[in-house]
Amino acid sequence: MAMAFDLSLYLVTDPRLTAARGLEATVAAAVKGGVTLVQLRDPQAHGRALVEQARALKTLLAPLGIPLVINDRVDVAVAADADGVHLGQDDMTPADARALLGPGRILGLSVGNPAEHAASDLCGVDYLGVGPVKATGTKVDAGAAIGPSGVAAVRALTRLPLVGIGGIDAAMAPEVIRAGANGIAVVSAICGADDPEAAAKTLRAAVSAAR
Ligand code: TZP
Ligand code: MG
Repeated sequence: MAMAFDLSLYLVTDPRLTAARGLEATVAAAVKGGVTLVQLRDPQAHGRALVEQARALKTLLAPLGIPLVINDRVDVAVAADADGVHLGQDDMTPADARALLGPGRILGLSVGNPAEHAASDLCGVDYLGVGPVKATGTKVDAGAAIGPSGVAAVRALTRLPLVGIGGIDAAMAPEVIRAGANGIAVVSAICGADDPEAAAKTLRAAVSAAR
């Protein structure tokens, strides 16, 4: 059984957007604003740098009880004693990741649409990231946008908790929650904001209001 987690406001980091303020400062502000889970995502980073970043974020987040998951890299998650891993469709399978992670860590999987959900082996998966909901410049290979109706279609297929991801801002958040998502995952709406704490506060309030 994985540790308890709250998907309400799921922050995914992006080195291009956190560079100016710094990764830790951005995440600290976002968490102050109400982020409930953090994913460290840096597809270009080498393993050593990623472990260092993960350790720094873990030091920041663990005392606050906010889980840290690592994008793609099971090895980095274990080395840094992170709380879990988020896998894409081309990463190691969830079953292989679960075997390496053991029962206690959180395992997430990206699902682009209902067909991809149907084709996925969800053995060992704790939650789904569903999207892109809207076209986004943050991930160029994210696939076709599925809209809130696509989130609802995946919602109808599974009892797993899920977040909508891709192009979500405070205006879009209520539709995603009303489509059945347990929360929203954002990159630019927080990492690209002038005031990440205020942005997170606004997003968290939008999620709460839509429930
Ligand atoms: N996976 C699907 S879309 C996406 C990821 C990591 C990027 C979402 O970024 P943004 O800035 O919230 O649109
Ligand atoms: Mg990935």
